[in-house]
Amino acid sequence: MNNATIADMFDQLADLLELDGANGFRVRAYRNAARTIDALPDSLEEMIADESQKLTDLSGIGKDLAEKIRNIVETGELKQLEEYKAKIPADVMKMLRIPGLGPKKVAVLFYELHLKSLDELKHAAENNVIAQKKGFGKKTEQLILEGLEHLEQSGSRMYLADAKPFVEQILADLRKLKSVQQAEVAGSVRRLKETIGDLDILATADDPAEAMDFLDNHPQTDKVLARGETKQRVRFKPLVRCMTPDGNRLRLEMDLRVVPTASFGAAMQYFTGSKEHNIVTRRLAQQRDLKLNEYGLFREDDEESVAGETEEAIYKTLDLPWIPPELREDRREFDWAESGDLPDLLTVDQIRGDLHMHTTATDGKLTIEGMIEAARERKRKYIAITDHSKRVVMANGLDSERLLAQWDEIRKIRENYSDIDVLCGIECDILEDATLDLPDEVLAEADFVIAVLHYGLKQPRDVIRERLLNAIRNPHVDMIGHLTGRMIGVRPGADVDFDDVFKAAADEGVLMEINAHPARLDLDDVRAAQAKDHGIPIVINTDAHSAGGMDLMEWGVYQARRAGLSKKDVANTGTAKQFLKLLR
Ligand code: DGT
Ligand code: CA
Ligand code: CA
Repeated sequence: MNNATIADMFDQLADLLELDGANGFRVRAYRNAARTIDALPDSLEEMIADESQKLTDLSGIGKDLAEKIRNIVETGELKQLEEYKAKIPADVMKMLRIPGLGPKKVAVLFYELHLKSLDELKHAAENNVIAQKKGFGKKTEQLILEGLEHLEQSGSRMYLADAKPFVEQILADLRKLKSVQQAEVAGSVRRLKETIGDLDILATADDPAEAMDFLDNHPQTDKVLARGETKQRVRFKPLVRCMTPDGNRLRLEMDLRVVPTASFGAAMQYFTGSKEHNIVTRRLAQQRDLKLNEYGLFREDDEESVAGETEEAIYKTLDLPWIPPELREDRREFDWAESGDLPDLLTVDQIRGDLHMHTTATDGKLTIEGMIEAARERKRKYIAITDHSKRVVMANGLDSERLLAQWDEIRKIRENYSDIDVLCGIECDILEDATLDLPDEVLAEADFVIAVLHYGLKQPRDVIRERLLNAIRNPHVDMIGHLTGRMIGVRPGADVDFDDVFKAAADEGVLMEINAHPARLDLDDVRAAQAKDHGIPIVINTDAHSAGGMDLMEWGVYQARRAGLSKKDVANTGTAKQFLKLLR
């Protein structure tokens, strides 16, 4: 019983209580307990076994909760949770994830309209059953239908940033086994796709059973779903700190395949995908009277193997250079490969600047100095401090006066640092009426102005276009941050007319951001490639709110790699001087 599983139970109980109309104090108590447990470095199970430790010493854990935790560890269950689950269907809980539906509304849908499944909810919304209810209307019905569509699309995928470190630990452990020679990840993780459906790993081993036993007995394994001679599928427990894009803890599943050494490259090629890429490689093989599958590349007439041990050999036999996994989506990789124009993809260590971050002035955790120190530790040569503007009331956004005072402070502080340049910046909201949240004469004083959409993301395409074009045409705006405003799995982005916006940005010399936050990654791979086609330099920023936030850079770099970007396409790979030259 790991901590994450226990925390998950309390979170679920809090959700159910809330829906059931329980008092807010009780709901919060369970939520706080879940958060405490999630952040604990020590295993609760071990703490209970150790007589010298008291659970009630933990913050937010009183006698009652301690007793419940002990019960969970002993029985594997939280009794109240099971009782509620018997009463309230899982689909009803999913309704809470639809924007605009809080516990009170979902309670009405369930207890009064007796909607027990997402299908029933959809049917009711389509047939104007819900709009009749007090407190609901046509608009809510519309929101429900849109929300349902989004729920379906997001399914239960998880962020790459959660899946990748997890699978790398599994691989490292597998490689330590005596009989295992190689263990690698394939599938969407290897392609560094922003979200992951399941994990696919491949190994070569003298004794496949040893690798499978290892996964059978792995502390994170929840259930072995299938096991054969060389193939195994397991489901893991909810991962610590891992949230699915749609806000629920996901039980990640993984396929392990143990393959012969002579087939390892072919299996890697096949199971890395994408399916679309593989359709083309198979066709290229057929055109050469060859057959390509997960076992190798074979001559069609006598079934003789011509390649299989390495991916390089397979691509070479197809008269292609090895294609980086990030590009294998059947977009432009085959054209590039055939003409010898495969890009030399950007790497994390080529990044020198980070031009989007927050401090305690708004919703950041560190002061200006704190952020500078954190950036220096990460070898950044230049940064921009870009707190929120006043429209973002929730984050204590800056008005002109506070902003000008902050810039004065930055100008003083930066005198103390000779190894890093610190720009006076701002993340300025583009308001719903298309004006900017701060006056021009203030923006004119900045070293670096990011303009962003935070509110009114659902406005019609024409309005969104006007807002973005207006910002781009403002002579003080240097970059558009997280262009669409999407949060993967949480909400879709604005309906952006990419072509018009990129044209304008190229004309005006405005940069475009890839926001490296794992839930944003906006621009995405396709749009980043499109922006590059327009000749727009891309900037990859962490949008850090803490020191750790600066480590998110790699996820943005991966998105850039999927877009086929090289060092030269990314503005913050240059020196500070080169970067400043790109600004207006
Ligand atoms: P995911 O798991 O949804 O994030 O995406 P992938 O790409 O990891 O997909 P997955 O796990 O279904 O399969 C892994 C790879 O195996 C996939 O990228 C290509 C290959 N593959 C699986 N099924 C097929 C198939 O029916 N045809 C072909 N050509 N390749 C397949
Ligand atoms: Ca997969
Ligand atoms: Ca799979």
